[in-house]
This record gives sequence, structure tokens and C-alpha cells, in this order.
Amino acid sequence: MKRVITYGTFDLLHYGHINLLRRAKALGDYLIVALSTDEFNWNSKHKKTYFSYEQRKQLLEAIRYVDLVIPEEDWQQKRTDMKEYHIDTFVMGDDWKGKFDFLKEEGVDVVYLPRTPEVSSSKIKHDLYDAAEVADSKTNHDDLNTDPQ
Ligand code: C2G
Repeated sequence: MKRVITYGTFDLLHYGHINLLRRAKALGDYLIVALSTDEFNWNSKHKKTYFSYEQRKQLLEAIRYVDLVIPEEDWQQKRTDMKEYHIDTFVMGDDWKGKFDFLKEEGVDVVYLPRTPEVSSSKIKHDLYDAAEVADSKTNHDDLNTDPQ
């Protein structure tokens, strides 16, 4: 059985994440996702996620391509993860290209897959914020026009 692993925050799960997970699974038979914990996101990635670790884990476990979700608690765990989970292939989106080539020393294939360019969790947040701003300003404008003087 060929075992594949990938790492990430996977907040506001979207089709870019699914594209990555589908292609990662296609590289083997068993896909492990090392999911960034809330503490790791906050302390090391300076990311505040919308969904908690447990909620993000529940979402990932519902995806047909994902066989196991484990916590990602620090940047240093990858080398031991390769051994502990008997990994054959390490996969990341190509925004990380070259950053994890050292894992080849652990005897694993390192694969960077093209990101899905037009979507990201931060873009979703920004777009929703902007849309809310427009709606609020419209509501205020309408109120101004209808308030009985
Ligand atoms: N991804 C993608 N296309 C997107 C968005 C994300 O292919 N439009 C990929 C990323 O390249 C990554 C995975 O989906 O491989 C998860 O993305 P993030 O949740 O943003 O993960 P990141 O914050 O990059 O954390 O130790 C590695 C880190 O935990 C990776």
C-alpha cells in the first residue's frame, strides 16, 4: 500500500483544497492529512482560523480521498511523521515548491502540485467582507431615503 501525506490548515474548505486532496490521493492508496492545530496556526502561522481544529478535522474526515487526519503541531514534525506513518510520498501545493525537499533524505518522494489559482481561504474572507460592506452601505442609504423626517 502506497502511503501519501500532506499538511495544511484547510480553513473554509473550498474546491482548491479538494483539487489538492484528490490529486494527492491519486498518487497512492492511503492519504493522511496532517491538519494544523489552532495553537500551531496562531503561534507559528499567525493565522486565526474561522473553523476550529475539531470542525476542520470533521470536514476533512468527510472527504472520500482522506483516510486519516492527524494534528500538525509544529514545523519540525515532518521528518518523524515520515517514519512513524511509513510515508512513501509527501505532497504540497506548489506555493511551497522547494521548501520540503529535505524530506527526500527520509526516502520519500516529494511532490509539489499546481495550486488552484483563483481561490483561497483569505480571498473568500475578503470577498465576503467587501460584500457585507456594500450591503450595509446600501441599507444605510435606503434608510436615509425612507426615514420620515
Ligand atoms: N491549496 C491549493 N490551492 C488553493 C489553496 C490551497 O492547492 N487555491 C493547497 C496548498 O498549496 C496546500 C493545501 O492546499 O498544499 C492546504 O492549504 P492551506 O490550508 O493554505 O495550508 P498552508 O497554510 O499552506 O499550510 O506544514 C505545511 C503547512 O501546514 C501548510
